[in-house]
Amino acid sequence: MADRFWLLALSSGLIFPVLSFAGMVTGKVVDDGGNGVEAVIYADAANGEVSKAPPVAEMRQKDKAFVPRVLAVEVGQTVRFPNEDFVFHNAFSASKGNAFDLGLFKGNAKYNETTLSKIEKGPEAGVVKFKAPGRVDVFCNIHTSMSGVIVVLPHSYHTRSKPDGSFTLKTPASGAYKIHAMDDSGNEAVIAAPAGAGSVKITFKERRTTVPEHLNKEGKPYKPGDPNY
Ligand SMILES: [Cu+2]
Repeated sequence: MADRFWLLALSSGLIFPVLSFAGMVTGKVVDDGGNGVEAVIYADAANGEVSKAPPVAEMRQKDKAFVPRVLAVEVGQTVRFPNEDFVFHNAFSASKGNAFDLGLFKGNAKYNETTLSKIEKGPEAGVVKFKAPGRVDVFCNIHTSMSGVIVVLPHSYHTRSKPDGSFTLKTPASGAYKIHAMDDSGNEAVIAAPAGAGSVKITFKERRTTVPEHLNKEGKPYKPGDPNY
């Protein structure tokens, strides 16, 4: 009787569709001290489910920083880089497969002349469509202290942890993959995916919070004499 049930279930498709659903992993990202870390979390699967129409993502420039400083997008997804500051910014990357240079652009937010409060947010934005999977290190050619990371993925298995480090990640149904976390300084932590559903902990060991050493878009050191350096 039991055998007959399984045969019936398999042949009628009752079982296979359930097995093909993506999994779900919950967990927490922490530093050495056990404090929660805000990070992007993603599966490193070579392929998988993709979004039908991923929204335009944003990496803003605000108070001479990229906001957010770390972002995960899918291959083919577009990212806007609106400048919300008064000063000029640039955004460029020399990362293989996704190199770009948006030139100089200035925010054009309008202000109430009496109160000086912002009355219309109208920042100019450069736009980049990311074509290759991989890590894209983003910098500003004027301000050496500005850095961001965009992780371009061939699937939609990514999420962002809350300020307390907790997250829920949709994962591939099967196949070997690892779970990565990347924080806003570009630190990366990797764990093996759990065998089944369950809770995981991802720890950033000796977490570096400074901006990584990098060259300008000409491949030369930034000059301390440059305006706004
Ligand atoms: Cu800048």
